[in-house]
Amino acid sequence: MNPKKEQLILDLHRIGAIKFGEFKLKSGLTSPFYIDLRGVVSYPDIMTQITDLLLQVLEDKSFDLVTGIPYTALPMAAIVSVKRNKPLIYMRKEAKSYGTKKLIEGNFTAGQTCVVIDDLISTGESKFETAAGLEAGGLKISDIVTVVDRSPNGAELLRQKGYTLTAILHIDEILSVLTAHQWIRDNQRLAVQTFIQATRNVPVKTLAERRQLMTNPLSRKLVDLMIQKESNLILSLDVETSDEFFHILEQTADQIVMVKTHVDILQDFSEDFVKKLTDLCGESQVLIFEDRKFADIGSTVRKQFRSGIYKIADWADFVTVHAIAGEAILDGLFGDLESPRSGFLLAKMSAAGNLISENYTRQVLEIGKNRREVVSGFIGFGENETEIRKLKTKMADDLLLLMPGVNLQAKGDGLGQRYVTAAAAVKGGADGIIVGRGIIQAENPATAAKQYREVAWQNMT
Ligand code: S5P
Repeated sequence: MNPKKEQLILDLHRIGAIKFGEFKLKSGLTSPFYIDLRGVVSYPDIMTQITDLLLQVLEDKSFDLVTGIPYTALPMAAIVSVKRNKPLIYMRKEAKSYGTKKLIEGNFTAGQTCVVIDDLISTGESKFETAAGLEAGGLKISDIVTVVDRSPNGAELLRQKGYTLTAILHIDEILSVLTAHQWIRDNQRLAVQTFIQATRNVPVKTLAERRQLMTNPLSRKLVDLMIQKESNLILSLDVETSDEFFHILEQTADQIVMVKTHVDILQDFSEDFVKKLTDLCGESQVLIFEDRKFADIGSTVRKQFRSGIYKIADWADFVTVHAIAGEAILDGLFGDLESPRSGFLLAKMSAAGNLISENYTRQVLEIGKNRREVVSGFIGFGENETEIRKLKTKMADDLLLLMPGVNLQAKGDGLGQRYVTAAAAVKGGADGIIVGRGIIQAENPATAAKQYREVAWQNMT
């Protein structure tokens, strides 16, 4: 062990910042140990040790700003800010009721990256709150650094939410140093370890468990098909003739749970096309998803959905919807419909340089959560597993995340499309992957579909 860390553990124990015994926690549980770093501000030598170690951890990380979660970590972050010459900002506990009503104090600009410093991690709750608040202000958070990690799976909890946690000291290290110095007894150490394991957080729910929470009938139907076909592959069939369309769909239908159409791309759209599509999808258990991306006022989208040449509402189980015009678009689309239909709201897009902000995404997620009867989930995107995870953790368990921009080979298409691999998409939390050109432009679409299905399904929890 790093001698500086060992010294810090001994000093924290000496000043009573780490205690063993019986302590009643806020949760009502009785803990065999207690860590309280609030008082270390009164020990300049210990503050120096802590901030030196924080600076060491942050040495290779690049960031624009530093924040500390009040109160305990704020003075630590202030020292790091000065020594590293990076501006400090901080979140107020409550917005001021007078003056500027600001939640974040300090100077920053949207898009800057901020490191979050805190004293402890146990459940991760305060970290998520701070990170969400800063992100709502337009900042990017990736790294969170704490002095002590007293949880069994703090790093994992944060990783699941898309953040990287580095702790200077882990509770296991504290226990082994104090045991080696005979400052605690074996039975005390055992009691602490047992307590930590027992308070471990509940693991992530499986798709089948989440199915039980779903009230939207079409979401349930989609998840049932996924489980039955062992597939979460959605084929994006953007071709220009119905011959080509059905040629590919027939070969791939076994591998997919849903076919995503852009009917306005077809040169020979007709009622026959609809008949053939619904027959084939019915036989092969494939749902139909028209990627119309409705975006207008309620009364207009109602007509666009139900009338015109395409009469989408007659045949598409799902459609995509932009929430830019507000929640009323959902009433326009789905109010007074004969057959059950459901929407996926665009929460994030794969197109490079798109104008969707964190704040917009947050509000789209909120609309979806409030309108589950007609919203099955979201279209989202992230450039890597961590980014996707960040989006996923903001979503309720009964809503689905579908991800386009998936391709095993391509990195882009020269027209702004961004791609990630199927494995990264699913590991990040995508419940369904949307693949177009990766399959339809493959030499053998059937083989390619099988390959995408297998990679994606293997990575599902
Ligand atoms: O953000 C998005 C949303 C969608 S629905 N990015 C997308 O690419 N899509 C759609 O997914 C897009 O319209 C296209 O139909 C499909 C991606 O196709 P691919 O060929 O790039 O895989």
